[in-house]
Amino acid sequence: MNSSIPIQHAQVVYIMGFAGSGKSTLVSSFAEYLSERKFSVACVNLDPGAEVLPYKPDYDVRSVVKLVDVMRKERLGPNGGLIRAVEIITNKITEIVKPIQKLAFSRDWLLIDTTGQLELFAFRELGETLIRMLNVRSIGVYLVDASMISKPSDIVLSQLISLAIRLRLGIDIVVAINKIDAERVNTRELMEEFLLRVGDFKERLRKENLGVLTDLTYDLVDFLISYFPPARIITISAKNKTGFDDLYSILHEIFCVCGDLT
Ligand SMILES: Nc1nc2c(ncn2[C@@H]2O[C@H](COP(=O)(O)OP(=O)(O)OP(=O)(O)O)[C@@H](O)[C@H]2O)c(=O)[nH]1
Ligand SMILES: [Mg+2]
Repeated sequence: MNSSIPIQHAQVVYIMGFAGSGKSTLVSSFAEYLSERKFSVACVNLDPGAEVLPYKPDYDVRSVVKLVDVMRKERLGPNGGLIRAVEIITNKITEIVKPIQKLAFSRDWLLIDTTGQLELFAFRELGETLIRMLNVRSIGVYLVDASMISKPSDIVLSQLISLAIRLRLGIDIVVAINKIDAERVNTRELMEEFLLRVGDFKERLRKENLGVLTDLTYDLVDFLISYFPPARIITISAKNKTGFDDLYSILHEIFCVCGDLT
């Protein structure tokens, strides 16, 4: 199966999110989903701290730097070690970009698994530098663990973070609320309300009565919608491969720049 417009390189997707949000699981299961649809897919691991991965990476940054080695050599703890490992990766970016670029020009899709900690990729130099040097059209998926979404203001805050990532990296961002199979609250219902009945959503938000959090997030709803098409939020289960048709459609539409996403 080929995309409807000719492309010169892979559709590059950076999978980002807070620790444990399901990034590596999504890279593995979405790669399977795409392969089942006859696309050629490459997976890249950019997490120097990864121990066991649920997929076989076509490029693995641990061939350049491993967190355990940095911790041992520089006598650092896990967080300091990760910051240092990411600095080393950034300093060696030319060496790292070459094999990734080669993959980008030989496959239909390139899925990039980013560092365990979101900020190391999105808010330090690494993400911005890699995206600039790779120089191909890319999209970010911001994965949010459904257990972090229990009330309307949580959705607004997730949108705000995704907007910050988008501004920081200069690429389109799709928000995917993951682990929907394990949700304990009405995450999906809240999402649907935000997408389809924003008036009701705002009313529910107003009733949260959490002081400045409620006031601020209430005021932010219209602002966020004007900057960020709400249709770019979906619910998925990386574990059970649900919501992947929606994820695929949104990514495909953004790559084609042909859909009305609002
Ligand atoms: N129930 C459920 N669990 C999931 C889902 N996706 C991932 N997980 C679980 O969440 C945990 C973390 O998943 P990972 O894929 O390692 O998450 P990660 O974001 O790569 O983690 P770090 O790289 O350590 O930040 C694992 O136990 C996964 O099995 C999902 O859709 N549903
Ligand atoms: Mg991971």
